[in-house]
Amino acid sequence: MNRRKFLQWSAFTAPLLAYKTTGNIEKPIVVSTWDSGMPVNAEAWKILKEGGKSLDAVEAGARYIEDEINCCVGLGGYPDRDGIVTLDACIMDENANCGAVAAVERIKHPVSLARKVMEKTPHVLLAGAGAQQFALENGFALEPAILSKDAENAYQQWLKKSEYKPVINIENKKENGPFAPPFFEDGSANHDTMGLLAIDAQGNLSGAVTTSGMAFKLHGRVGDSPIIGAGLYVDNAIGAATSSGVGEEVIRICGTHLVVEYMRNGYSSQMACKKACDRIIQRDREKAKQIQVGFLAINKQGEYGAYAIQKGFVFSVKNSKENKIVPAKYFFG
Ligand code: SD4
Repeated sequence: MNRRKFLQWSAFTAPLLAYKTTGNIEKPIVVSTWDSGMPVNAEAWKILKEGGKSLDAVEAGARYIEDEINCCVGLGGYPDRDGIVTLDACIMDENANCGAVAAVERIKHPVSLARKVMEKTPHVLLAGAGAQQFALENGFALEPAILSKDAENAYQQWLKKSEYKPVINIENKKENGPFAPPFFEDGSANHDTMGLLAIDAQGNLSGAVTTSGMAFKLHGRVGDSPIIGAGLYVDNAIGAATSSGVGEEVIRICGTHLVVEYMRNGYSSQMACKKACDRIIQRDREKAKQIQVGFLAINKQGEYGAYAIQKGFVFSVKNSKENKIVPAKYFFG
């Protein structure tokens, strides 16, 4: 085979080979954190299946769960230790455009506010009162400052001890004993973060995250979720990643940026997530045994994967062939 023929051959087969190694992943595709990602994916899918943009899809998915008043994301989420719900969100597109809001109160759709920050300002992140002011100036309504029934109950339980020991995202709480917050007697989980990643029919990647953050946090505390490179990172040439769990540990290692960099170096999505979890564990193994962090990633070819420190992290996948919940692998079970 001469050089010209080889180049013609490889131009033709290389994409096929790349496609094959990813196990024939169908695009468009959307993946999101937790089992609550199923209806979120369904919402995003309405846009993706019509050939819509991944940015619009992830925003729509995040908005769906922000609307769920009985869910731990959005204004229905758990409050901070002062009884106030403060929300964090971010969004990022295929051109590294990104926007975020942190510690914003009484705004129903922080993900859309994050998108406004991205599209209407020269900034990336607005916080607190300034974020709320920007929301009102841009037509967002000021919602009443009330707690959902679930959040009110959980807060009243928490107030009995007012113990400043936030616990999140460790599943199977009854089994896990020491990790179990007392207010989850039915073993249900505190999924207060939704992270979504999508690839549209044009092959472009976007992601979004929305959360009420860690329950009973200090007022003003901001986690990883609205921090680009921590709770979300998108590099259209390589892939995207999102995280859930103890945000402080994710911020310390610039978690999702790290996952994307591992993918750039050739690791699969799952292995990249595993290596990022391991980075947290290597820093302080004993501490890591007490906390949960999970990463979810998708590469440019649509190959997705996740990994968590503890057992129990799951994610949801939707494309034209699959609609399922997948349990992530983990270090400590
Ligand atoms: C935070 N990472 O605020 C979020 C919490 C979370 O499911 O993921 N909860 O630290």
